[in-house]
Amino acid sequence: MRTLARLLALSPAVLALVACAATQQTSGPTAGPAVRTAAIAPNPAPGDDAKFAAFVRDFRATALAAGIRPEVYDRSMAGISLNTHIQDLNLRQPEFSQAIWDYLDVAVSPKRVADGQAALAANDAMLNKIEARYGVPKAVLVAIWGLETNYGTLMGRYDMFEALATLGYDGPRQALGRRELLAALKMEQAGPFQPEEMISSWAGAFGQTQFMPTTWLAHAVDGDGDGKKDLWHSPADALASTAAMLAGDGWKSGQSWGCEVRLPANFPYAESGRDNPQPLSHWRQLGVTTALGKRLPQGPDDDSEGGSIFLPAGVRGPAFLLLHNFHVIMRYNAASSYALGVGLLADRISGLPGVVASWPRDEEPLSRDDRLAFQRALASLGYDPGKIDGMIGPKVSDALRAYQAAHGLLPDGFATHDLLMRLEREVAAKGSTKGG
Ligand SMILES: [Ca+2]
Repeated sequence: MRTLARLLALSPAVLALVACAATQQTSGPTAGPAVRTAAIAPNPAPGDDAKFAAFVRDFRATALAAGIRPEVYDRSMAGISLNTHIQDLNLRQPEFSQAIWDYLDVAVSPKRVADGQAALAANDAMLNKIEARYGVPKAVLVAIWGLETNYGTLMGRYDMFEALATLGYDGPRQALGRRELLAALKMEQAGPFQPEEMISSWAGAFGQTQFMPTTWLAHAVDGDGDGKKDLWHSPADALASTAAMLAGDGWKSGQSWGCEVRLPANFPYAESGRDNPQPLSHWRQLGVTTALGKRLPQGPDDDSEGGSIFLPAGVRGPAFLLLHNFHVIMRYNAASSYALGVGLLADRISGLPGVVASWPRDEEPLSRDDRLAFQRALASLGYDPGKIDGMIGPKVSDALRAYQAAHGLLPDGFATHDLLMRLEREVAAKGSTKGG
């Protein structure tokens, strides 16, 4: 999912549903043979098949100009069709974003933890080598493996060329689809791979840790030393490639992603926020401790970069200290819920305790209409909620914190139904004052 999520600029706080859709919801039960058929999907609109065939014909010149051998192009693109099921998934706007506690219940379930511990034990020698070489903890690599494909058991079942050509044909991911299609052809030629073995999610993510073809070209390594970078069949290749990518993205060896923290009663919530770091000495002075009351962890240069205090469910939920490596995980998949899932699952696989504080499970997630209304209300009250796109990201949280601080509320930046009603009342009152 990595590069895909980044390119789509998914708002990190649209929790998980969008981010997971490509890898989890649409993956088949196991990595079976690629599905090169539109038979299970409704028929395309009349004329689409001919236009798609023309696109496949025209793209050949682009591919050949980029160095793809004609026979590679022809065998990869032979027999693919416009996949209308993928077209539907591509256009889908999820109505409800998943609450973070519901996401984490699944991401860090007891079974996921136990399977992760078993996967770590079964691959310990291989993982130790990767950890020593790249400085990324083996538990973090196993956690990514678990979240991306349930440890290699859910790798998608679409034909990569059909999936990427369908996305590249038209729709909101056209540029991405074409770029990744070209990269997939280069990957097949360089691998070398057979087109039949190149299976992916509907969005083109593939292999044990769901790389995109451009990511493979940039970062894949041969972890098992057989001369091939095969992220489908070789966990060593996939996990070493993932470690290489995280190291390349600036992973700081010897530092954690962060930890759950306990905030003092008088904590200045206006200073919280996923992307608002302060030196750890500042948080210590304020009385912030680990969730179990211990001194905050040290990092080699913790006071130059510091960490941020993140309240993904507001003051009624747990608080987390996020360090540099949390943001490196977000470069793999740009959803903060995902990065938190990786960090917490890695901790649990390592034998550390889970989250101590409870989640505000009585809060109903905002619908897409609610989230749009939330952004519009903030904007009409003079705050900057970013682009009105129905995504509650750091920008909306910052705007909300400013609103809360100006109105004597605890500025935790967490969007709730109560706050939406309050904002809308204020907008209505402002309108009627103007009108009268
Ligand atoms: Ca290999």
